[in-house]
Amino acid sequence: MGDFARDGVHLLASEDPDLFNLLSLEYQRQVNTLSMIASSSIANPSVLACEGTVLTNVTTEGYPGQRFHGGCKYIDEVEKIAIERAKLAFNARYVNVQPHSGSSANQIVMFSILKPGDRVLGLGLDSGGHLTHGSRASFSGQVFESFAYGLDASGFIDYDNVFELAKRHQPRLIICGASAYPRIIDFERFRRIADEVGALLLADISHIAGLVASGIHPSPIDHAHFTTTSTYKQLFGPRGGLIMSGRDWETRISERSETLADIIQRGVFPRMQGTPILSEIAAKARALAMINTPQFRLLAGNIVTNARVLAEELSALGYRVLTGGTDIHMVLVDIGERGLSGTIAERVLEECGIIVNKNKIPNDKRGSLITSGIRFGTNTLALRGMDATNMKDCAALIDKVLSKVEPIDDTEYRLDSSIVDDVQSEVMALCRRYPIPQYPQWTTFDMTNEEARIQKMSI
Ligand code: DSN
Repeated sequence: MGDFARDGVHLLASEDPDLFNLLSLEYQRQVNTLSMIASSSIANPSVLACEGTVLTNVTTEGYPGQRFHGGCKYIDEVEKIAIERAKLAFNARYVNVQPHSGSSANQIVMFSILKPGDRVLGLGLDSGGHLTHGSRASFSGQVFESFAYGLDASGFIDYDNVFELAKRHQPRLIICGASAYPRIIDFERFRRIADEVGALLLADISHIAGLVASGIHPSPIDHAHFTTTSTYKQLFGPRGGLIMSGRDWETRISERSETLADIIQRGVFPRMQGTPILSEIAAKARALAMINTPQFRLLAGNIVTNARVLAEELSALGYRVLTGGTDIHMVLVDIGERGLSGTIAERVLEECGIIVNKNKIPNDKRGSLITSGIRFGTNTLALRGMDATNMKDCAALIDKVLSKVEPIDDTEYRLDSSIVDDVQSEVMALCRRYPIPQYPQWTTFDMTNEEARIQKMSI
């Protein structure tokens, strides 16, 4: 199998040099820049290896033991292992590993339990919610009647507002979880609110899945009826999604005879998806194997420590950090208050080798392609081995750029080339000191019986 993968790389290089060159350049870009995109991570090479295997050649539909095609002897085992590892990582009673992404996972849950026009209540996009949580720009706000809860004056989720809106609008589904919210989410309180109004609760933990699995952030698994996550962010896995349930997996909702787990099984296939991406399922299994290790817990702790230090440093340098800090991996900064747009901050930092993304902030006067905020995250830098001291260096580099850039308008800027050169060379020095990939110590996870069994099969 190793030869097969190696041959593939050689064939790509010799037969499609244009494409090979682009992939090589992208690899170099990742190696030589500091990725502070909050949703980014670096997949272990063994995760990437799973994505590049012969599993891509398998077409089937259905679930292990209930397929619609032959030839599933081994991929059934792969999918079962992925399910078992996800259950173990999240203490889940039910897991579906087939969703193609976190957004697909949300879509599947919503189309499985709601009818068009049903009401949903989610965190507003400008307050840090995700497109799939009821935004008018997505199916979630077009097919369903959506209402948005928001933040209090300090930028924290306003749970009283959630309760008020839930009582007023009687949503069928409440969605909690966020894309740009730096604080702990009180899943237990969300469930109390959902129960008060007879709603179902969906927790989307895509951004904080690693912290949840490590016990650093409280888990929604037994509070929400459904928990969804993407697998590429803080699980350091492939692009893909999971749908999970805890104690409610066998709950039945009034007008349906099936359990919630059965509803989701049918929702994924045949209602919303066809052939699962089996190479991605193998890659999910591989990434999930690393979750229950001391190394992963250490990494998750470092991710949060780094983010806290970054928030403190940026505050000390005079930046307005939303909510005054962070509990997770994410730091949100109001850059409009410094006379800059998010677009300028994103572009000028990228020119210097620091990759971030613009983000709308509450009451933002700029649109979503310009914004007044930037979002930082520490997943990738912590994985590269950077610590609190390095975060101080990163904050200083960010400030060196943002305090000197001269905006011309909301998209164009000037920055002295000597500053660009200085910061680029400091970024390169950090990248050389903390190269990617940094994974050798991760090979020591405890094998479950399932893993031992599949190893003996030597597929
Ligand atoms: N791409 C994710 C993020 O940046 O938060 C949202 O799906």
